[in-house]
Amino acid sequence: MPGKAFYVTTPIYYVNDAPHIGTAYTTVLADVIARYRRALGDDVWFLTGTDEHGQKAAEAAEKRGLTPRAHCDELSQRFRDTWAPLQISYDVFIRTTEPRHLRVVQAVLDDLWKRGEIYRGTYEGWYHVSDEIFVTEKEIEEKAIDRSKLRRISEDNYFFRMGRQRDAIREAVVSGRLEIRPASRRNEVLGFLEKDLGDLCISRPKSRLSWGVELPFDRDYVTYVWFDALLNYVTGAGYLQDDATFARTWPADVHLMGKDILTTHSVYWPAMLLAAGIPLPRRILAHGWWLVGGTKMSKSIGNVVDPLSYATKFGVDALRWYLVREMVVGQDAEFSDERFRARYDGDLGNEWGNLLSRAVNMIGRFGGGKVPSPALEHGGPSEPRTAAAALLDTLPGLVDDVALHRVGEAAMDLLRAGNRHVDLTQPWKAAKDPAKGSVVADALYTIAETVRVASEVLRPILPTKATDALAQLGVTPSGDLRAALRWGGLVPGTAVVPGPVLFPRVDPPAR
Ligand code: ME8
Repeated sequence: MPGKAFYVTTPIYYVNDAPHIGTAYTTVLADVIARYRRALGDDVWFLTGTDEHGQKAAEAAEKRGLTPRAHCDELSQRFRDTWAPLQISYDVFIRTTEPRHLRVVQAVLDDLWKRGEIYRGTYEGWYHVSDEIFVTEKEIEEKAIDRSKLRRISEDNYFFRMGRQRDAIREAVVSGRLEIRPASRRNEVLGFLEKDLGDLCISRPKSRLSWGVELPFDRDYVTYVWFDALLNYVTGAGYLQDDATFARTWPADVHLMGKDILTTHSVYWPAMLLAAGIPLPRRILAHGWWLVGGTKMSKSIGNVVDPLSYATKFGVDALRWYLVREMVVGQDAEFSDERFRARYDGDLGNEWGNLLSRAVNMIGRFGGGKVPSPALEHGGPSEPRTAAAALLDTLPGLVDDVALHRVGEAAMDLLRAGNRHVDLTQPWKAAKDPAKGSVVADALYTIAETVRVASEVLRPILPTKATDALAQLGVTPSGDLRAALRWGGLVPGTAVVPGPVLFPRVDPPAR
C-alpha cells in the first residue's frame, strides 16, 4: 500500500487576467515546497490551474468578441506558457471547464440536493443593471456605486445549507484538525465564525449567466463561481474518478493562497466538504500582498508586474529567488526594481557567485584543478562546517513550517561564513609557503564544500543555477537532500570545471 502523498495546491486563477507577479508568487511558492518535499523523500502531488466559469470570464470573452470557450482556452494556455519557463513542476493543471470536473460538481450537487443540504429559495438583493451583477450593501459603500443604477431584485435560486456547518468548522479550527496559518488569519476566521453563518446562494438562472455548470436537478440554472471552483481540489486529486489516486492524495496537506480568499477557503470549503462527507484539508496558508509603491498590485489598479519581463532580464532563477527570499510568508512585501537588484547583486552575486568563483579559481591555481585531499578529516572544524550542520538540523522543520524565506536566509548565512573563511585562511598566502600545504588543502576543501552544500540547499529555489554551480565543482546534484547536506560529500580528486560567472552584472535601466 503506497503511503500518502504530500498534496499542495495553489488557487486556480481567473482567466479574466494574464499571469502577474502575484499569481506567479503563489505558484513559485508551491513549486518550491513541492521540490523541497521531493528532495526530502516525500511523494508529492502538486496542483495548479484555471478557474474559468462565471461572469468575469464571460464578460472578458465578450469584450474580445470571442466565445467563452475560445477565450478560456487561450488564457488558460497563457498560464501554462508562463509556468513552463518559471520551472513550475506541477503534477496537475486543472481547468474547471474539463468534463471530469463538470461531472464531479454535478455529482456533489446531486448528492447534496437529495440529502436536503441544498434547497430552493428566494434571493433578495441589489442588482446592478448595466454590470449585470448582484452587489452587497458593503460593496455599494466601498466602491461608492451609483444607487440610481441599482434595482432591488428578488429571484428564485438554490442555496447550500452552509449555516448548519458552523459549529463543526469551528471545532475543526479550534482543535487544529484544520490548521489555519498564520495565527492572525486563524483568529480572523474564528471571529467570522462567531456570527451566524448564512446559507450560500450557489446558483444563477441561465437566462442571466449561462457560462457555468448546469444544476443536475434544474436545467434552468447554473452553479455559481465558488461552489464550482473549490471542488477543483478534489477533482484534481481523482475524486469519483480514480479511488487509488484519491486515497493517496486526499486530504490536501496545504492549500496556499493570498489573504483575499481566506474566508472562502476556510469557511465555504470546509462547509462543503463536511456536508459531502469528504475529509477536511490539513492546512490553509494565506500569504500577504505584493505591493507596488505601497498599494496592492492588481489589474484594476494597473500596477501589475509581468513575471516574464524580470525572468528575461535577470533570469528565471533570480526571479524565483526574489519572490521566495523577499516575502516573509504571511506578511506583505514591496516589489521594487531597487530591492530586486539589491538581492541579485548582494545575495546571488556577492555571496553565492563570488564564493563559487573563488573556490573554482583557487582550486585551479593551488590544487591543480582538483579538489584537494584535506589533511584533517573533511577539512577540519570551521565556521561553515558548523553552519552546515545546523542547517541540516533545521531545514526539515522550516520546510514543514513553509518558512522558505528562512531557508533562503540560512543558505546565505552559510555562504557568508564561506566567504569569511576565505578571508580568514587566505589560501593564496599560505600557498607561497611549502610547509603550509595542508593548510591550503584544508581551506580549499572547506570552501568548496561550503559552496556544494549551499548549492544543494538552494536547488529547490534556483534549480538551474544550483545545477550550474554544482557542475563547476564537478558534482552531479543529489536526489536526496538530507544525504547531500552531510558535510564531507565532496570527493577529493574531483576535477572542477570552471564556467561562466553565475550571476553576471545586469546594467541598470538608462535614466
Ligand atoms: O481568486 N500579491 O483567482 P485570482 C500576492 N479564481 N498574491 C497575489 C496578488 C498580490 N498582489 N494578486 C493575486 C481567484 N495574488 C479564484 C480562486 S481557488 C478555488 C479560486 C494571488 O486569479 C494570490 O494567491 O483572483 C491570490 O489569492 C490569487 O492570486 C487570486 O487569484
